[in-house]
Amino acid sequence: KFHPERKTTIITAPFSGGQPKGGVELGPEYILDAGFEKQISSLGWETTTLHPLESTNYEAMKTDDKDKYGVKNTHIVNECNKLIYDAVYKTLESGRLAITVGGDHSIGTATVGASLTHNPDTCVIWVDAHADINTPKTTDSGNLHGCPLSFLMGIDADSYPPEFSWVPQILKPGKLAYIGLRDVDQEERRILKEHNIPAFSMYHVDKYGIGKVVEMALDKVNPNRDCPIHLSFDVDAIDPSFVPATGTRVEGGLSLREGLFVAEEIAMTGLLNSLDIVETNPMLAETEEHILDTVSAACAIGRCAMGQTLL
Ligand code: Z70
Ligand code: MN
Ligand code: MN
Ligand code: MN
Repeated sequence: KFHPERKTTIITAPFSGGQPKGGVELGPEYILDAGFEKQISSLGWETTTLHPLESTNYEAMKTDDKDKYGVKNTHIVNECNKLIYDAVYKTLESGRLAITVGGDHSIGTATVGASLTHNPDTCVIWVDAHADINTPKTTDSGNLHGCPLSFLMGIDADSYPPEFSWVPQILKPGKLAYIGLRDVDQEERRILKEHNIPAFSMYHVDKYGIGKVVEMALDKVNPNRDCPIHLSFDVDAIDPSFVPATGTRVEGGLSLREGLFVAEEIAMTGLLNSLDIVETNPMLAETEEHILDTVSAACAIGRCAMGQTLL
């Protein structure tokens, strides 16, 4: 419905400043080297790529010291996010579907922000083991990949470092739904409850099945199935037995098929307008097979979301 012309731009976000582990900045390179662009074009999409971070070495600027606001690497997280925001926004304004390949999930600030600025009706499906809705006030780790959704919703806005002032606070609680949660901080639970945000955890996946869960999530955020969808897919939503090379492995996750089903079902709606595939970290693999499994899963998420199963 939204992309009858099947034009897409793959945006690389090789960035790790939202969390302390090195290697997640290599995700885009591994995924593209595995032939991701060709896989998408084989599905009938006209593809192009953008590399908004290519001119600066942000990795060299990581410090992992908490600033006075209690979060780390505020400056570079914002500089990178602004560049990614511009790339995603430009892509969407030109009528193309935006696929952003990370990189850590702090880039969700940029990608979701751009999607909602482009079309304020956009709804967000956040597939993740984690809720990523801490604020500088609630975060224990200080890692900004655990915070993107609070910035977009303006939760605890008085606690934000001034560098976040560019972030559009336009995500409404009723426009966000989670799938796959199983590692949510106490304060995050409170935020989800307080704002009545639909959250489908692994408990719900087991109880209702993944098909019903995706349907319930869409019913919450997109009841008439007429709004564009931003799918933000953290590969750690899938069980570490299938996706081992990621920064925060949490046991008891989605099976590979359940994860791909979510992407397939979103594709079936015809409403996908923007997609993130994040947190692939090849350096955390213990074996060559771990890298292969994780990178293949990341590519498969992209192919499924882009309609592989409709052919
Ligand atoms: C925790 C925090 C997180 C991913 C860890 C964890 C967040 N809630 N996200 N790994 N992908 O640090 O805020
Ligand atoms: Mn600064
Ligand atoms: Mn995440
Ligand atoms: Mn996660």
